Formats: sequence, structure tokens, C-alpha cells
Amino acid sequence: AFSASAATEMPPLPEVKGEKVEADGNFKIKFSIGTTESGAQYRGLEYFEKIVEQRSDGNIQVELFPGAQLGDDRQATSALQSGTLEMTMPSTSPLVNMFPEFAVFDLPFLFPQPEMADAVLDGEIGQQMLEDASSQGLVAIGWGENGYRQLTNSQHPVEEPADLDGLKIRTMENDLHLDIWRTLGANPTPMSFAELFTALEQGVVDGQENPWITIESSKFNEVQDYATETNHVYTPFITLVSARFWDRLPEDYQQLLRDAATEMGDYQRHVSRTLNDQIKQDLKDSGMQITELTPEQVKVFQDKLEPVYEDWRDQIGGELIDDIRAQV
Ligand code: EAX
Repeated sequence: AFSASAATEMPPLPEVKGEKVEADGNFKIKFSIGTTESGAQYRGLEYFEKIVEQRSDGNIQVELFPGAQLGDDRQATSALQSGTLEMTMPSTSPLVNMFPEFAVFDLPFLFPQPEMADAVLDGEIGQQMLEDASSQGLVAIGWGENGYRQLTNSQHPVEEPADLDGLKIRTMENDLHLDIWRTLGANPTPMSFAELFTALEQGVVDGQENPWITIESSKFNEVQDYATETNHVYTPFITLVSARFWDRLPEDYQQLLRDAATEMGDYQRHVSRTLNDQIKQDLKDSGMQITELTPEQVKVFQDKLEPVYEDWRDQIGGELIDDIRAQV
């Protein structure tokens, strides 16, 4: 008995504030994302488009491509590098091969509250990461959130790690995520987001994990009867621009894009957070069985995953982990 569809309404877009920016040239931005048109990420992109078009007085046109139609997170990022696409906003996790320090965000239960993620991303560490990621043909200009990841599956309710025994779980293409699910006793397999719905539908995998907003906007509830509110990892989105495109822009327009990316990030995080309760309710109404764990039940998962911190310490950098853990 698979569930009916659920759809949570997005709030109206805010008005654009700020002065028009005068500069020469006409530019076109194709902006691609993995999540679909009904998610908070897309709502953020619509706001970005509105800001950029209004402030540039139409000299910069933004065209949005949701749902991985121009490629998944990795493919879109490499299209930026080759200059065939101007912007994308992937999860940090599939990019760890390019930027190893991003793996810090894959550590389980790193940020107990979303405000702590904000403090790190918008503070010195996050700003330094944007600078470091402005290399290899990319310019990184802002942070958004995919959010706290939750587990879904087609087989049975999951309340403790033992319930994961033998479950085939799709993870992002990221070794730390594989480690997490192996450590918990599941049978994880990495897969691109673009292939995920079909893999769930056809039973190639039993489950997956993503934030509520992404579960709903991708209609995973239509092929997954059970969800568990694990909040096991907080995944940021990073706003990337093709360096080839960036270098053609007048400085004033570069600044316009930076400002718009910051405003989009704040707005998109706000939308994603305020909708969470409503989305959970809509998913329940659609027939999904959602298990909400008690703090004691969460602790069982947490304790079981503590070794992951030691396993990854050297690779990620102990200092970075300590810096973040000192802040949260
Ligand atoms: O672009 O792969 C995933 O599970 C993510 O949600 C994806 O990065 C969204």
C-alpha cells in the first residue's frame, strides 16, 4: 500500500530590496539543481532569479533547471568546470573527492541545532571553505541547506540499529556515509540522486535518507511506506558558479551575485525550516508511517556511530573537527 502524493505549499516570494547595479553587458545564467520544483531549494532559486534580474535591470537573465534534468550534483559541477553551465547548488557530500574538508559535514550528529550549522557556515570556517572551494574552475559564493537527513524504507519501521539489519540503503556517493550505514548494520550502496526514485520504485534498494523537504518534493513517500526521524546528518548546499563565466562578469555584477546568493541562502534555510512540521504532517496524511525517536533512542544510534569520528579524524583533519565541535 504505497502512499498518495503530498504537497506542501510554498510561502510567497519576498520583495526584492536594494539598489539597482549598473554595469555593462548582457549575461545568461543557466542554474541547475538536483531537487525538484516543489522543494524549498527551488523556492530559493526563484528568489535568486528575482533579485538578480531586478537589480541588474534585466541585464542578467536567470533560467532554472530543477530535478537533475541537466545532471546530478557531480555532473552539474563538472559542467561548471567545463563552462557549459553557469551555476549549480549541490549537496557538499558528493563533492568530497574534490574538496576533502567538506567531509566534516558528513559526520553523524555534528550539529544538534540548525543555528549551529549557521554559525559555522556563516562564520570563519564556512567563509574559508568558500574560498578554498573557489578553485578547480569553480567559484563558491554561498551556503544553503538541504537539511537534517531522515531515513525512509519500504520494509518495516526502524526504531533501533538492529532494525537495519540487511536493509539495502542508498547513500550519496560518499565514503563516510557508506561507513555510517555499515556501522549501523545496514547494507548501503552509493548512487546518484538522479537514479534514486526509480531504484526505490523497482526495489533495487529498500531505503534512502534525505531531509523531509527532499523526501516530499521527490515523492519518495509514494514508494516508501516507513520513515524514521533520525536527524543523523545535516547536509549543506553550496552555491557554485563556473569560473569561466565569473571571469567574464564585471566586478559589480560579481558582487551582485554574491549578495543575491547570501540572501537566497538565508531565505532558503528559513523556508526549509519553517515548513518541516507541515511537511511531516502532510507525509503522515499521505499514508507514510513516521517513527519519531525519543532522545534515548537517538542516543543508541549516536553511541553506535561514535567510532566513525575516530575513523575519519585524520582524513578530515582533527583540528577542523575540534574547532567545529568547540562551537556547537
Ligand atoms: O541535490 O543526493 C542526495 O541525496 C541529495 O539530496 C542531492 O544532493 C540533492
